[in-house]
Amino acid sequence: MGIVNVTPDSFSDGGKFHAASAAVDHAFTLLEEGADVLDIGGESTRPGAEPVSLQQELDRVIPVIEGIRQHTNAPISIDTYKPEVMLACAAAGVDMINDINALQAENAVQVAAESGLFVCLMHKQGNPQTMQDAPQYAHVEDEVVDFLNQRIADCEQAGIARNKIIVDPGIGFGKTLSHNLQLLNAVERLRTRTGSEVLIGVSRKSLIDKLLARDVNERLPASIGLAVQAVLNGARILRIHDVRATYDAVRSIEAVRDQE
Ligand code: 8Y4
Repeated sequence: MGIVNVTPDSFSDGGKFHAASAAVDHAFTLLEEGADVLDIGGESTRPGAEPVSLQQELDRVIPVIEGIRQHTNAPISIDTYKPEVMLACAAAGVDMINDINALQAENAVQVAAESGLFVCLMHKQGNPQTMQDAPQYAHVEDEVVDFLNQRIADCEQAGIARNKIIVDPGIGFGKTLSHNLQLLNAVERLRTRTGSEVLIGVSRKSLIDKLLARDVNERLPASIGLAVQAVLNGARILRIHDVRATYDAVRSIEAVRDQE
């Protein structure tokens, strides 16, 4: 899953139209590099980032989805927690809802169910502004599994098919370095204990800074190493920035793993 950010910080220079066309161009580059899914996001979740209005978010993501859809049926995921955005993006032709809030907003589960789309349910502790202040768990793996299983039950009750539900432990979302490493180590059990395929997002994240003291532009080797280990531990989807490099690493270790 290749990341396509449509925020002014990512494509700022030439105004609205330029932002959309630059994001569409980037999406096609990611597909050429080996991405199977494009994750389109119009709101930054970074601590300190200013929230965007519903209209702003729609103005950012809809032209990009339409621009991609003019040329390809490649699977598109929309990174949003707002049910209104989910609805509009479903109409614009996306295939999956990637919700860091796990469809906990009012009406989100109903909208997702009626859309018939795939959903990714992510765990987080707290909200993006304050979640890294003092993350605490009695047992992080159990708490993440229990949360995801409750969200799965809610989704199934609303009519979302079991095979359309993907789960994600939410690396970096209200977790210390140790919590993140425990969850990456537990991917296979997350899969068996939830009965869902697992998506992992580690690309360029600050756990790499905590582990190795690397600036954001020096995190590629560790991002690839963690992605490879996540795959070996059973992860099915990787949310990543650097598609070509990660694709080559993952495809080559899979060739060894799957050799008779
Ligand atoms: C550098 C680069 C520093 C990226 C921080 C970040 C996930 C996600 C995000 C994830 C799913 C991010 C939308 C955070 N992370 N969705 N979204 N799983 N499903 N931070 O791990 O990339 S945004």
